[in-house]
Amino acid sequence: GIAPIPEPSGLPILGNITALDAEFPLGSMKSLADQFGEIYRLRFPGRSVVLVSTQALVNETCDEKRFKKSINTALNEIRDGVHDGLFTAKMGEEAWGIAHRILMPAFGPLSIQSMFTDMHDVASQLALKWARAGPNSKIIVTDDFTRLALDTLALCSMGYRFNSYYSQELHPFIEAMGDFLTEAGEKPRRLPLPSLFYRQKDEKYKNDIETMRRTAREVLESRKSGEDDARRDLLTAMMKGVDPKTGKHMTDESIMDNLITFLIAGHETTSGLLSFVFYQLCRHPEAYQKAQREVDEAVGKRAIKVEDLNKLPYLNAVLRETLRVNATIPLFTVEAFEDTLLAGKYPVKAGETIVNLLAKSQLDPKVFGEDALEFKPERMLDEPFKKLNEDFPNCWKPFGNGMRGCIGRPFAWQESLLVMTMLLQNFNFVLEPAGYQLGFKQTLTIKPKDMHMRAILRDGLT
Ligand code: MNH
Repeated sequence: GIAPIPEPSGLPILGNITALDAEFPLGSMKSLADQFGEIYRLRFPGRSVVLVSTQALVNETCDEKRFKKSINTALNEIRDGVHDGLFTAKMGEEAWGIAHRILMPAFGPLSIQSMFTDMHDVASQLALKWARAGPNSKIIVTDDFTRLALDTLALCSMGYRFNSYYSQELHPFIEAMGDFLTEAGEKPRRLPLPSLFYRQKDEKYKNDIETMRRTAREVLESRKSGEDDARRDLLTAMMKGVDPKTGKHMTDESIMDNLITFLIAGHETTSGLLSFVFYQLCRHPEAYQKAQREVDEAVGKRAIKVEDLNKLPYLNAVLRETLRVNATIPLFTVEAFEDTLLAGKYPVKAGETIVNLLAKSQLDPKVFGEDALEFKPERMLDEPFKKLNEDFPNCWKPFGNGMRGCIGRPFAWQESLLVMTMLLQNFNFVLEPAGYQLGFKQTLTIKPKDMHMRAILRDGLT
């Protein structure tokens, strides 16, 4: 039979707008799932969304024959800055296909391995900064990992140095991107007042977009003029690549869209992941010791080489388990091609946004057992991880799904493994204060709020 989708009661016109905490909407979505169960609907002015919270339902919506990526709210606003770039393209837009086919090989394993030297360069800057700060200084963890992620992306993708560790003020591009993303996130939640009310914000928004695009254009023009001609990076791939299907090149606009997209999609996700990794390790001393021992045995005191990263099964498990418990993109959205029934009974209309709530589905007790909420890297070692994915497909989706899944995954993985290895090799970390209570800061992504650590050198810096 047909089952109605539960809906929390709402206000006339405004619907469930007030059901979501403005600072931390994810928290509200999770508690509503605790109250209303595996599926529920929220109504907002002009639209509604259906949220699903179990592996079974997420697995169903991962069927790309029935569902496609849905571009709405923040993603739709971000299109003002990066148009049909990979992250924000709508299904069927031609530029997505051309960029996807040209860039897939550039994000392949060999190409990512060739970025190791540049990744190592930026990671060393971080280690040096923390070593010099000394054991008593309070590290603002997410800020320094954000500098790391941004500098690494810009260096590896286009040979550009933000040098964030060498300046008090952030590079104008970074400043502009941060403000642009904040505004893009707030716009859809604003009261629909006449544009006059938002003139200053709109003006700044336009200027921030112009600042980002100017930087991207300068990098592109300088590469065209022959500077850095020997570099082989993502920018080269985009400038020289030919789409095997259409024979077309990427346009300059599409190249700029995607240069900016890499920074947007890649910096907070990676910096949030590394922050949660160190939070979880500090909270779980046994896991911490296993991880450090693995690094000591695989690498010891010498400089890290790219091959070393293949010898770290426990660190891989720590990364996977962190992304299970603290997915930095805690949800992704799809919509059905046709009116359909979820689980054979919940009716959903074509085009209605379906939210895959990873922050719940990745804690599904049917999949992960009674201790699903706990941080246990052992369950994510290669063998058990493989079995989990066989028995419960799509139970772990921190990188999204199918053709619209994360293209930067191998990049983020190599960078995260390298940084974890280097930091565990050189330092011991403690939370500051030791009793730090985990809180969350939500923007486009989730990060630990006000998290500080101290970094105590084990020996000299390697
Ligand atoms: Mn990434 C898409 C998570 C690192 C570039 N990324 C996605 C999606 C998720 C995601 C989830 C799918 C979003 C959706 O369905 O709407 N990404 C991550 C995580 C990390 C990450 C958790 C780090 C950890 N991503 C990176 C990095 C880059 C990058 C690093 C760039 C180098 N991601 C992308 C791009 C897309 C994407 C580009 C869009 C791919 C497409 O739709 O074609």
